[in-house]
Amino acid sequence: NNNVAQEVSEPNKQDNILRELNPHLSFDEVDILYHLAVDTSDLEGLKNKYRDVKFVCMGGSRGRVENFARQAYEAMSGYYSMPPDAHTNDIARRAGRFVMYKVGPVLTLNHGMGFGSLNIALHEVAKLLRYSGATDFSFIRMGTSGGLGAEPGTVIITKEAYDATCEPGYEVVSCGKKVRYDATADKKLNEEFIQAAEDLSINYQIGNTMGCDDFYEAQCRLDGALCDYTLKDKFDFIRRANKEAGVFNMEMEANVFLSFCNRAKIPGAVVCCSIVNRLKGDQITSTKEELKSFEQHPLQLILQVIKNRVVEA
Ligand code: R2B
Ligand code: URA
Repeated sequence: NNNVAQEVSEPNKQDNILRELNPHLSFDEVDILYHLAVDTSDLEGLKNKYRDVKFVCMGGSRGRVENFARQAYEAMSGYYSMPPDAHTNDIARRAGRFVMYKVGPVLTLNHGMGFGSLNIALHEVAKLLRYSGATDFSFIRMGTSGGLGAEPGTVIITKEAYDATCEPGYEVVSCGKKVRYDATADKKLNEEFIQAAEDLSINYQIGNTMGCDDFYEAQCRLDGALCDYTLKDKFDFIRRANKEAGVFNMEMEANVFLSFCNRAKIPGAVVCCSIVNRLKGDQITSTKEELKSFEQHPLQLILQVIKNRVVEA
């Protein structure tokens, strides 16, 4: 039972990391990763399957993840031996919450929209990799966002994430208490993304990202079902966030994602394309085709980062 503090048994190295992050967990108990439809009853099986994971690539929507799994399979089949159905075998299907694919060293899953479902996905996938004995893996969010100045199609590589009140980091509620954690991205990983953007000539900016608990009011939109502020209030806030805090885009996950990575000692990066310039408007007016091509940019960058690492190795 994971809720009961365990006697510390003979710890091995992986056990140490797991216990350092949560002293209540151990390799001796079966842990059910309920929302991923995975459990630890066959630990050897898990190790064989997930030990080589180096990149956990997460995005909000299922479609983007399915797409990415297919592209990763095509891009890497020359370098890695993989089961022929790696990119179509949805590991999390039975849980009905997320889709998840294991393609060579890439584990890709969707996290839904916003903090709640993202937090669940992060906890369970981090445990999965710790139980599996994977090492030196990174977490990457490939997303969409509203740019503050950035035109649709531009990719923003997040330096540091802020909350919707423009405070740096994320205030997690942990057992009845609010605790604020830092949400900076991994510097080395960001450098790899900058290199990849240069390699592919994809327009990019490096700036701070505001993670909001909502698409409408928290992002100062004027087109929600409810709105208690003025046009001036909106522009005062988003212009100040942009000028004074260096916020280049707004979305719904960056600060949760990066603060979790920091706490879990996992290098993390957030790479989002702008799909609307919020200094110009609130509505997403790009065509379906345009959006499809913008959303490709973060995916292409990740594949280039992987390629650069393989070439360097
Ligand atoms: C970007 O897009 C989604 C909202 O449309 C949300 O998940 C986010 O961060
Ligand atoms: N996702 C968001 O959360 N906000 C936007 O404006 C666009 C995408």
